[in-house]
Amino acid sequence: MSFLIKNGTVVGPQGPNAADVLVDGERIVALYAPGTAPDVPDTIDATGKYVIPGGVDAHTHMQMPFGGTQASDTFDTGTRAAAFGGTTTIIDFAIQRTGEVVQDGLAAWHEKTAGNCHVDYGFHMILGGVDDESLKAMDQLVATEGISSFKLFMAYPGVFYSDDGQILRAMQKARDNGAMIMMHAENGPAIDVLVKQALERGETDPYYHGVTRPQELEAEATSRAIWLAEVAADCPLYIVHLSASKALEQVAAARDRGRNVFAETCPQYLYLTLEDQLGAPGFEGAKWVCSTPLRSKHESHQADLWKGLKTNDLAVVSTDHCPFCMKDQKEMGIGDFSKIPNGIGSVEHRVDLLYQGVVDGKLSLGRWVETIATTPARMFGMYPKKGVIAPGSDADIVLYDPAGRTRISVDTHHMNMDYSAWEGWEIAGKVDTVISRGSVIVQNGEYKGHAGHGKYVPRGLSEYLV
Ligand code: DUC
Ligand code: ZN
Ligand code: ZN
Repeated sequence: MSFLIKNGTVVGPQGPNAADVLVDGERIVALYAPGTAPDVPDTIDATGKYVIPGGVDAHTHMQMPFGGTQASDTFDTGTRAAAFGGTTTIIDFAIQRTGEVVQDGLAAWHEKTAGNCHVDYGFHMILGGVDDESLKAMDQLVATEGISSFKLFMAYPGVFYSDDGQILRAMQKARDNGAMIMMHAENGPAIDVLVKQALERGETDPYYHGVTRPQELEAEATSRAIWLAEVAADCPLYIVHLSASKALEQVAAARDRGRNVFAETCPQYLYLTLEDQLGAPGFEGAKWVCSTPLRSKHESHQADLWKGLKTNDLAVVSTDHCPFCMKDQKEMGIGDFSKIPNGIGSVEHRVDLLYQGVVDGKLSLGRWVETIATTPARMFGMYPKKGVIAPGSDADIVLYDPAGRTRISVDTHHMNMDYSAWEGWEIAGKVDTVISRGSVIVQNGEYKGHAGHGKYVPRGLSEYLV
C-alpha cells in the first residue's frame, strides 16, 4: 500500500523542513517539496504536525528476571506501550547469566520476543560471565547474529558483575571484532559496603538507595572503564544511564582526548531527584529506585546533563525501561531498601519528555530527533534503516503535534505498571499518529497494531567506530 504524508514539517538532525513523504509498502520512497508530489489516492494530512522518524529506545528490559522477580512489562505490553509513545524500535538486553552459554541466553530472548512484539526490536547481549567461551561467542554474535554490542556490569557483585581483568579481556575482543562495550559504571563492591553500613544504622528507607550509591562511585567506575578501554587499544565504549555531573566530566575529558567514548542518559535523571522522589514519605520512594540512582537537586546534575545533550558528550537518551509494580514487587523491599527491585518504566514517555526540553529551550528540534532516534540508530548499527526519514529507510514515522498536551497517569498509560513514575505530569506536545514499517499502528489515541508485527532487526557495527 502506498500513501503520502502531506503538509507536515519533516524534522531530522539538521532541523525542520516542509516536505511531503511518500511511503510504499514498508519503506519511504521519496520526499517532495510542498506541492510537487504526485497525486496518490491515500493521504495522511500532517498540517501543523512534525513528521519525525520513529523513536529508537536503545535500552529496555522487558520481562527481565531481576532482583528476585521479573520486570512487569512483557514484550507484548512493553512494545505496545512504546508504540503509543512514538517509539517504533527498541533494543532490549538478552542475558547470559554466569555459567550459562551465551548462545543459549540469546535463544531464550528470541523465544520471548518471537510473535509478541508490536514494534521492531534488536538485542544487546549482557555478559554475566566473561571467560574463554563467552569471548569466543562474542565473535559469533557479531559475525552471524546481528548483535554488535555487549553490556558489562561493574556493579551487582554476585549477579552480573565483571572484574577489571574480565572487562579488559572483553574490551580487547570488542576492539578486534568491531563491537561496542556498554558499561554499567558503578563501583559495586564499594556500594555493597555502604549499603551494609547503612542498614546496620537502621537506614532502611528507599532514600538510602540513593545515598549509598554516591556520584563518586559512578565517576570512579566511569573513569576506570574509560582507562581500561584506552588500554584495550581504544575499544569503543558506551556508558549507559549516566546520571551525574562527575561521571559526565570523565566522559567529556575522554572525548576531548579524542577517544571512542559515548554516553546516554535517561529522562529520570533529567527531571527527577533524590530528595523529591526517592525521599518521598514512607515507602513511596521505592517507585523511583533505579541504578544508577536519582541525584540531588542541590547539585548541578540536571543542568549539566542537559548541557551534555547539547554538546554531544551525551549522545543518546534511552529509558532503561525496567518496570516493577509496587504491589508484590517494589514491596519486597519494605524495611530494607536493598531488596527493592531496581528499575523505572518510561518507555511510553521518552519522546514526549524530551520534547518538553525543546519547549523549555534546552534542546533544538533537530537535537531532539537526533538524541531519541537518529543517533541511537547510528550508534547501534541500524542506520539508515531506522532513525531517519529518507528514501529507502523503513517507514517508521511519527506525526507529532506540538500544539497538543500529554498528561501522564497510571490511569491512562499502557505500560503494565500499577503506578506511574510521572503521575500527574502534564507536558507540551503529543504523539498523534505512529507508523511502523508502513502500517499505521496508533491514530487518534486508538491502537491499530498487533503483536507479531514487530520484527527482529539484526544490527551491523556502530557507525561511530574509528
Ligand atoms: N538498573 C536498573 O535500574 N534496572 C535494571 C538494571 C540496571 O542496571
Ligand atoms: Zn545498568
Ligand atoms: Zn539497564
